[in-house]
Amino acid sequence: RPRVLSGIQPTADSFHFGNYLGALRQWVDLQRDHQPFFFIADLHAITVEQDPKVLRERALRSAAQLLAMGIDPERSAIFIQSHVPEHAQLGWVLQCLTGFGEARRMTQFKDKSAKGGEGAASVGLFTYPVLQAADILLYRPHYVPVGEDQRQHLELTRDLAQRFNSRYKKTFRLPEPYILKATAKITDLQEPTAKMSKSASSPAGIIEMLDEPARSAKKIRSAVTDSEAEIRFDPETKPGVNNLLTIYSALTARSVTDLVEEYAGKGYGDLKKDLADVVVDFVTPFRDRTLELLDDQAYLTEVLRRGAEQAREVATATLRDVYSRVGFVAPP
Ligand code: AQP
Repeated sequence: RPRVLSGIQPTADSFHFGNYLGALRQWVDLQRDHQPFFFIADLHAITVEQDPKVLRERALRSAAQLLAMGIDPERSAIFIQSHVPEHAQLGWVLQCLTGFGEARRMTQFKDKSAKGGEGAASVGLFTYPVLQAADILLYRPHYVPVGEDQRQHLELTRDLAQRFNSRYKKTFRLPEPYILKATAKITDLQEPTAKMSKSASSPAGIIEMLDEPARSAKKIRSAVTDSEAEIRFDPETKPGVNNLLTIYSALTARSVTDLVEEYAGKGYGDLKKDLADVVVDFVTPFRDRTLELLDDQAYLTEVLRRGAEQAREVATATLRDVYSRVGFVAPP
């Protein structure tokens, strides 16, 4: 079975619809006929300042959410990144293979460091894509299911894999991004040309999976659309409506064409009201299940322990190859 690998940062109390529709839903689907490794990226989280107590809590909340949405620990290794020290170890080797200019070209660093100025950003935030390359390459996956914002990082990962392979010896598989075009960029409800984002969206622009369902419904009903009245799918001129149709289609498995037909002659209010109901029906059981799982910390801990054990089996073997190929003396 082809291997897949992906991760998510525990940097919020809840995942949002962008995370879920852009990436996590694909994780669940890919479990069926792939061999998956999914992790909670706490090493990445500390590239910006975190409160230790909150970070720890959020890592467990992330694990509970992954299980609640259907990640099955019998099929997938689910683990916390810091439980597998090989990520940081391979990260260092890859940093030594990355050009400074190459790292500088990563647009996410430019965006994220823009606010406080480059001087305020940590070196970890700068080298984050290289650690991400290590996260991926350790497991030699075929596919990496992510949202569109990660495409450039995947390119860097492939470049580094190729560079290592040609400088030393073929060690890494070149992974393919697995990006579903329709949901690759879920946008902010209030600013429908920007991506829905934990750090950049206003509370009204983001739908959090664990939020009170009634609050999410209200946000859908207040979503920004446009001054026309016609419901059609046109990403260029109608990004708000487009985003609502995308979310609607993804949650109901109905095609956008189908929805556009159904809403012909109806108003934005109808579309929003129905979508709000769909969202409530979707998040309510998810939320209940997550809260239930969070009450069973012993179970969560055991799932994460087993996941890390499975991950380490693969990661230690890859790192052993890497260390030997770069010329490190084998430990006695
Ligand atoms: N708006 C989005 N549309 C589609 N996919 C998205 N992803 C994130 N936002 C969208 C995908 O979610 C996965 C997990 O991402 P992450 O943990 O790296 O979180 P992130 O990218 O940091 O999420 P945010 O909300 O965008 O956080 P900030 O604002 O801090 O950058 C990834 O596969 C990502 O592509």
